Amino acid sequence: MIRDARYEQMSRGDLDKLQLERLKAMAAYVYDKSPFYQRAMKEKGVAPGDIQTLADITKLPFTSKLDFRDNYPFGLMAVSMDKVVRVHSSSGTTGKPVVAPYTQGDIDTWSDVMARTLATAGVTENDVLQNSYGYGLFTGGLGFHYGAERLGASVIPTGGGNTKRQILLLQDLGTSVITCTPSYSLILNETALDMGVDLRETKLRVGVFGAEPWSDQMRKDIESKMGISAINIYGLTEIIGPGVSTECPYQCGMHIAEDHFLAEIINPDTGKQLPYGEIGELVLTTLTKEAQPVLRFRTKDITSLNPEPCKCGRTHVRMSRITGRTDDMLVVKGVNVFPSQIESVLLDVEGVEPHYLIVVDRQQGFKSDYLEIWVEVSEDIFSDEMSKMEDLEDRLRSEMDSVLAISAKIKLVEPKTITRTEGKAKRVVDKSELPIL
Ligand code: DLL
Repeated sequence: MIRDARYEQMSRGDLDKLQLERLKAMAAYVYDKSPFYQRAMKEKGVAPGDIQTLADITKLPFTSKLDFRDNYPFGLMAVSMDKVVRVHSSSGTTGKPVVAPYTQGDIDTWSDVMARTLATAGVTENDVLQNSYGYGLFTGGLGFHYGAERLGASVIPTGGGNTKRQILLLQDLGTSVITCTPSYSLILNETALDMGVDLRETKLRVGVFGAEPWSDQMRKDIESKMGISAINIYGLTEIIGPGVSTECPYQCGMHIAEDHFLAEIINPDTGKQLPYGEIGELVLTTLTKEAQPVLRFRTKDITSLNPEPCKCGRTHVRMSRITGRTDDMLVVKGVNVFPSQIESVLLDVEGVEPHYLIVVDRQQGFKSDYLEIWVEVSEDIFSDEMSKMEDLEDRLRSEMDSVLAISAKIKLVEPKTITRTEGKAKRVVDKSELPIL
């Protein structure tokens, strides 16, 4: 169902007009209200009046994660604290967290965007939606919660964890939509099977999964194991949380809510804008945010944009699945490789389970000659003769070599030995952090 047809089906010309109008207003707003942006714009020699066309966006300064850190907690804010009704935050791996304040207007916009997102994924008011994203500072829990309520679905706010009880509720309350990280969906399925429950025989029909990279192979695996349509959703704390973009049931790229977020693709090395279709770093500008609007945020996420209207009738540009982040690329003996490429190759091989660890030697930095991949194998293979394990190991090694041109040490491990996480999975570890198996 198209919930906001007026916006979601706008012609490119009307969308451009709307975006330009909002971009001009946003440039004037941050210049006036956010000392951080006034300074940044002055340093770049640009005033709000210089924004006359959409192409003029390149005159505006970029914002990076470092800007959030350096101005922690509220240095980018454009309103006074009495207008803020909620604050979220992302943990980050190092240093200070990123803090995201919201006005009541922002919460309303976010709820609308998330309701639209869920409708795009195929969720309706008749659905029972079990929300297993973490509640709290993380934007996943409350973002989905408010959006699903606004859509009129029946929300079961389980949050992450307590997996056995989740399976029980899922059966008893007739859950038809599950929302969580893709890696947690695998844990749910594994736990269900341990309890003798086949999720394919429940009312579950859709999963809305995001917050971490996952491959198309992983999608296929989840869809066949759980008997659902697995929809990809993207978002980030700095911009709003989940809801920046999502797939429709055609699963051919994530529709960006272009009436709220202006997307660009740049060459991460030069900062120059790239045309539609080319792969590069996603840069996002908020067009309607009040508390903490952001100009040209460098997401570090690698993707490309497709402006062709979709079969579903929506016109907003679609971004392709995130293939990696500029900061998670590994360089193995001179060959660049993203963890998600490794996942794609692994999961194409029969007998491999979607649980793996990529072991690097951080002492050598990301440019490492050392790469080891730990992979769980299926029960069948594990309990079969040794030669099957050896064959699988050889096959994986040669696939890594022929598809990705990397040489990696493959270590097959027993089913269910790699640590499961309830939120975002950690796939790349340093050899010093290795669990003892
Ligand atoms: O992960 C927001 C979110 C919650 C999105 C629930 C979707 C569902 P952060 O914790 O700030 O926000 O992390 C944002 O996660 O820059 C990407 O690198 C990654 N990410 C998010 N969605 C996807 C996805 C939330 N669908 C960072 N595919 C982003 C790949 C994703 N990576």
